[in-house]
Amino acid sequence: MDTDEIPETHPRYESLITRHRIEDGVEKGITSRQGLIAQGRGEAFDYLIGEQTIPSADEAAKVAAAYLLLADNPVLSVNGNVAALVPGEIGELADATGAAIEINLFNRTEERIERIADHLEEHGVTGVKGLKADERIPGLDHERAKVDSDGIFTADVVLVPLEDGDRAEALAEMGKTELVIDLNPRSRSAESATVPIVDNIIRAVPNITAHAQELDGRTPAELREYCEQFDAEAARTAAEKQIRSGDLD
Ligand code: PTJ
Repeated sequence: MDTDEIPETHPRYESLITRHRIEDGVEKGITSRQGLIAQGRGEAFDYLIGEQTIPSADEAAKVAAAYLLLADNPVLSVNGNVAALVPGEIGELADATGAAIEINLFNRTEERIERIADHLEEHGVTGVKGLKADERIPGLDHERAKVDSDGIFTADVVLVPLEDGDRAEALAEMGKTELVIDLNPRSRSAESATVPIVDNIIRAVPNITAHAQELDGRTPAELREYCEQFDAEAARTAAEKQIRSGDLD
């Protein structure tokens, strides 16, 4: 079935659309085959969370928006899953916050980087970073350490969705404020985040954009105050509680 053949009234509409996007991503050489497994894991958590943005995730999305608006050099990191699932939406978030977009892959090949850059361009996103890869994240082996010197390497705030734990931890070690989108509240990425957003990326990215648009115009002092009152551990605990009490209807 093609994406446009799925009726919006289908009870699992969002999930089916997501699967199609990931499948297309693999066919186009954008998403890695491991990305399919990662998506399956995410879906299981999403199912238990009720396929909805829970209040603690909404609050985290708003705080993430505040951090992005306050940042000097914010960067949105894009991997093969992110590019397949939210290519246009990530561009809208960059526009709303003034953030740069950098392709940063776990399974890095030049061919995949170029395909992802082309795919993003087809969705109106230009000027992406990650092609130069002239710096390295300290403490990480080989390909996945490669970043741009004027991108992730020097960023003060980085959004890292659907991230592998090692790299998320290494970025946190570099002292970066890390905003993580991950449906597993106890993944190493979520645990190392300044702001863990436990939500499906399909919902989370447009939600951060909406919050950024609504917060635009607030003073830096107001935004800072908002960031400082956020309790990351409380957000992880609230999500874990929701998942553990989720039913299997
Ligand atoms: O494109 P590459 O080469 O950089 O590879 C990307 C993957 C995703 C394969 C790589 O980063 C990886 O293996 O990630 P992990 O370790 O499987 O972690 C992915 C995390 O994202 C898991 O905790 C999943 O539960 C979560 N996740 C998966 N799909 C979604 C999600 N979280 C939010 N929204 C989703 N749609």
